Amino acid sequence: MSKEGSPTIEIDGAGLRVVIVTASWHEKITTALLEGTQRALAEANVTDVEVVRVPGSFELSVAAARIARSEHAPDAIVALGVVIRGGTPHFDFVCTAATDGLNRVALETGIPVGFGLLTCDDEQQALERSGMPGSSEDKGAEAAQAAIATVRAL
Ligand code: DLZ
Repeated sequence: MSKEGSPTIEIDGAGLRVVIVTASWHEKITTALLEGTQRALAEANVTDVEVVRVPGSFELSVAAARIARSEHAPDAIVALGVVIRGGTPHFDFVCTAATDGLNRVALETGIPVGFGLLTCDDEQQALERSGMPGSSEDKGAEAAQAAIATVRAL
């Protein structure tokens, strides 16, 4: 997807509570996404941030659902993961489950979920979007900014 057309948003997340739920597959890249998310939240003055780690991207939805329905539910959730296409249809199943599941959590609970799931053909594509030094995009930061901006818009 092209970055052209992406909005410039001024966000202030002071006083908000955010939970980041991150998958652990492709650790170097998910770590970079996490750092980008944390950086963006700090820049938006969000100080109440919790990180929840799950094994793979398939588990992101159930974790987000539990977090969104908990007593201490956050104002927003940011979901992070990296799925890289392999030689079987597994890629499609994991991407669809994570995407549909996270969308359902947002729709059913009304809690904005920032979508920081990279669905890539190869590792190089994921590295380029990871936010690590030298990469062209920072999808973790973008997901955090979108989640905060949505909370503020509602
Ligand atoms: C099994 C699997 C595979 C093959 N690839 C990925 C991947 O690229 N990214 C990711 O986040 N998770 C992957 N997984 C793990 C699944 O998401 C899930 O954790 C397992 O199927 C166990 O439920």
